Amino acid sequence: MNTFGHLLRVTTFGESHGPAIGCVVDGCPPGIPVAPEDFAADLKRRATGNSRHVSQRREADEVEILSGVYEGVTTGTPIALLIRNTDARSKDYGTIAAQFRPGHADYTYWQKYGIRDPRGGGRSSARETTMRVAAAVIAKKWLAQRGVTVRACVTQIGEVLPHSHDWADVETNPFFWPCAAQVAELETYMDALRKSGDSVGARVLAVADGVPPGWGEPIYGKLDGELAAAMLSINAVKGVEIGDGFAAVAQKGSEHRDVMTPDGFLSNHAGGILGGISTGQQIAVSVAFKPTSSLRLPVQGLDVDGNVVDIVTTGRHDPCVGLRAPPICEAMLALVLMDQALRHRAQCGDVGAVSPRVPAAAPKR
Ligand code: EPS
Repeated sequence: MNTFGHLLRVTTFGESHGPAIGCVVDGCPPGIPVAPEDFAADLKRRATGNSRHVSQRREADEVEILSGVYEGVTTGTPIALLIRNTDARSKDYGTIAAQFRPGHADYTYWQKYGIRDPRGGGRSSARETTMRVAAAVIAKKWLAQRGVTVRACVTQIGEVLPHSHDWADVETNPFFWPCAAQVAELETYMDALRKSGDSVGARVLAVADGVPPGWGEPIYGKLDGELAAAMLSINAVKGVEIGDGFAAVAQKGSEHRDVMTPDGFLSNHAGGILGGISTGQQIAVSVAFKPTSSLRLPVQGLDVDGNVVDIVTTGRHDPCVGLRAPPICEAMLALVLMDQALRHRAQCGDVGAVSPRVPAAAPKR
């Protein structure tokens, strides 16, 4: 499937080295102001070529709005967005077209379909995430009208952890890193990694503030379940934690429970979700990205005829895909939240205010 969402449905299409990539956003309410230039900032944040630490492919990532917007606002009809690929260099993929990179989707696409577009990874390329970010620009606008904001940062690169956490630092460095004092150290780390030809994993934290209590379906379609599925649909994601996530295993119940007072919650171990439904606290999702599998370090593997071959990947690859992932995680968080908000409005829009309402005063990440 290339579609996700329920009331807000996003379909993406296109391959990394095809003529274009695109998406259709269906179910979007009318009246949201949208212009082609609105997409530029987030697409730039996610793009290749922003620093020497990421893929050097240069794409303009200019959005064409093909439908669903009239006189600058959404009309309620399907919104089709298109971005033309302008810097594909398919010759890099000549040799590995008939080989399987260990750790890459090359092999499973081949087993599933019996055919694959090897150029730039085809459909399995992280290029596809561009359209998620584009679609989410619209979702972020709709959420902002309701006081909901999303943001994300990198909270681990390989073994390196932040010494401190300041959201103000995140957009000031090429690593989306929340501790500016470590940026020089990270530059050195990434330079050495790139020179070695190897890659490394990363962790991304995405949070949403201003989400009211009540969003999310209680059994199937839990807010946390849909967030996990959405994050796991991003290329290279291998793990998702909500709130304390796997750390909850070692906690006592008396420690994990988030105590409520008239002044607000005293903690947020739950990551803002209880029983699949938002509590009104900050939603916190942590996402694990594996190390990139496209490496110039030679490795023995198989070709499509089953022969043992030496595999070397050339091309313009990211030594750490997680470094470009915060805008993508934000996008998936925003799209899931908007979908859940629309579902909540559809079913429970007539439910009035109930008491008590606990202020979201808990510690934030
Ligand atoms: C990618 C490989 C590289 C990246 C690409 C993701 O593509 P190419 O080999 O064609 O340069 O540049 O990322 C993007 C193009 C993008 O916009 O994110 C991969 O194998 O996933």
